Amino acid sequence: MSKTIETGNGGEPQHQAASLEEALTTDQGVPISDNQNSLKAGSRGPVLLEDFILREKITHFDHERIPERAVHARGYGAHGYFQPYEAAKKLSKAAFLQDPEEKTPVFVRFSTVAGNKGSADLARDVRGFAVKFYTQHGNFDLVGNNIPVFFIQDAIKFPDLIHSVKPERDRGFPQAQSAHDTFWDFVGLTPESLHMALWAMSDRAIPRSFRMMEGFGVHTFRLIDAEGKSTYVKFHWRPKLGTQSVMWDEALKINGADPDFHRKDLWNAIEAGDYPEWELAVQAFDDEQADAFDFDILDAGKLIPETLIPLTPIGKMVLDRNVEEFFAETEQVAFCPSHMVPGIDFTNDPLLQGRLFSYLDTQLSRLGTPNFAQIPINQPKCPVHNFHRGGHMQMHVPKKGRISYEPNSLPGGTKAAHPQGFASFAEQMTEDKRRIRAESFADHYTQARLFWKSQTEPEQRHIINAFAFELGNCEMPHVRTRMLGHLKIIDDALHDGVASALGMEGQADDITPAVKPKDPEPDPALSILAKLPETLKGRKVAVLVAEGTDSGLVDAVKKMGKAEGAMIAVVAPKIGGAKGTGGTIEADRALAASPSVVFDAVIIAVTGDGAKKLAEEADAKDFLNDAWRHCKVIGHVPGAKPLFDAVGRSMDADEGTVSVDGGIDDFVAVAKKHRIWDREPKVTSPG
Ligand code: HDE
Repeated sequence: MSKTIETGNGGEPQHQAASLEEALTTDQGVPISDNQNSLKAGSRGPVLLEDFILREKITHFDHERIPERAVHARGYGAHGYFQPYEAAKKLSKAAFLQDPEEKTPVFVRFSTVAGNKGSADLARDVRGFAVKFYTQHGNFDLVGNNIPVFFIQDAIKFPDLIHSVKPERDRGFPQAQSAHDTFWDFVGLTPESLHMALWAMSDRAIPRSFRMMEGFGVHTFRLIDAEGKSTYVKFHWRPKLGTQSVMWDEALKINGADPDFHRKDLWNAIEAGDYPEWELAVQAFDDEQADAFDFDILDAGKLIPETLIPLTPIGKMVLDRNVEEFFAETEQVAFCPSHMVPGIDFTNDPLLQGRLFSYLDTQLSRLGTPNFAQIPINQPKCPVHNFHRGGHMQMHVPKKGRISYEPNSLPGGTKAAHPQGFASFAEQMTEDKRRIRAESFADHYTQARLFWKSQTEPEQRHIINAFAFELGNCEMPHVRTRMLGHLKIIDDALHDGVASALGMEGQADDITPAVKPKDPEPDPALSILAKLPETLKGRKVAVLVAEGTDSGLVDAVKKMGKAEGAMIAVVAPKIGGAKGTGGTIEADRALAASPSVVFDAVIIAVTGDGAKKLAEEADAKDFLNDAWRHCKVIGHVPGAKPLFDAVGRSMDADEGTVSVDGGIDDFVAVAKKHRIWDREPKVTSPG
């Protein structure tokens, strides 16, 4: 408790703690008598070097920042738990996979890759999906992405890839964007990256919410059972809310309207008790199956189609607690793919092998000490015993004694290795030591084609538009013609769409692939829209109100929101609310601060003079126009006609323009489909 004393004397403290015990202190615990004024020689004199309170405060502030992550700098995290569905002992002896009653704590950090810490959430980019499991046998970090394949096959190419996507070195831009020459120059010269480039140009790279993203371990891992038997696995996270995305034009506008769109969405959902959930599933297979695939399971540029190996669900993850201190937790969390536990093991994927080195190394430079595991967010929640000594920021004071080595026999000495501790799978090695890429990694086009062919029509349209945007932002014509050459190998329609959108028909480079691509059957599991759930759960619906709006309608929408698990926001011309038929309708958001891009569906509930007024306001017209352009379902009352007229839209234009005059059931039924894709060709065109 503090009290405010208005002394009117600029030199006196204005806030005081109720007692000395509650006073602010220095880092040394010394109570502070004045937190408003530095120590001066006289009321208008110079500040004295003696002021240790000022110096400590400013020094600490000066050192507040630590180096941001070289990649994945912008991220957002939350706590939760993992719970297996049943004992997975047939596959793995990992302790946290055995007891369906046991919840293992987790910390998850989602991130974008290319942008810096202050960049906007809705950059077109891969999303990091990193999970730290605090298991009873140590921390297991599953450091994955929301795209199941990677741009490069060998870790030695990672610095090149990242330098190409980061701001160009002379000019220092563009920020958080792949739409520039250096990135597409690298991709065009590195055909192994084409498969992931297609994913990155798809709607996967502009997710609607962290809660609506799939996650992938990307590499093939091993699960090891109690007998030491190894089963290969690919890890998948499947969101309970389904995978959902925004549209590109929407992403651009959200970045301006609400650059924190994703982090806010996660924070708000958890605060509201609407805890996001994912299912952890594996694709499990053995050596014989691996040998039969026409790609290499050690190649991170390839996925295993679910038509070949279906998913086996093994447990669920729920995020149910926001962080208390962003810096201490989300910023200082240190993920390392090398954080591995008994029951799981690595494979020889050369990308994974490089990562096993890189992350520990980067934590040393970011967190400044090999003792980073002692920071609370990184601390295992099981006992830790070893004889590591010293280092910056050593917090651990071992029990009294002389022993810091093993083996030992002096009093107080203990702790030795145990055969059931982590032991690497005994894989036989036979080949020569060489710098080489396996021939089985050489087909760079078949799976890119598989991905393209597995997309629905709107999704293919979006990929074409994305390539047109990205390549259109490249200044060097040869970067574009080379990429067109690759797209032609992947699929003629893809090439033709992009070439036509760029106005560069007939200009594709002639490229001969190292291995002739095959013609795979489409796999619907690779499409977002093919498996989109029909639901309003987790989505946001806006009701635009103004003077004269039917209060009963607003109440009905709110009630529906509760029943369907949707978030309802009342948007009014002013934050003070609007006078409805039943009194003041309270507003959650003011129209000027809340464009329709931040919602999934809208109801235009304005009528009479309220509607006429809004028909003349740019914010209201943009609200409706954007909802239309972004293929959203738009509910309306008859009185909203002036606003529709003002933007030249019919109230009966298509399935997605729904009257709520006689009730909201029809609106709800259509809004569950999320977007009206048939509308899209009428409002945007690839070229
Ligand atoms: Fe990372 N990556 N990466 N990466 N990565 C980092 O580690 C690296 C790769 C991924 O929320 C860095 O702590 C190399 C694949 C995520 O804190 C760094 C290679 C996948 C995160 C690093 C890869 C990822 C990182 C930067 C190629 C998906 C954020 C800061 C061999 C399976 C984790 C840090 C978080 C972060 C290196 C490739 C995912 C520099 C060398 C493939 C989710 O160590």
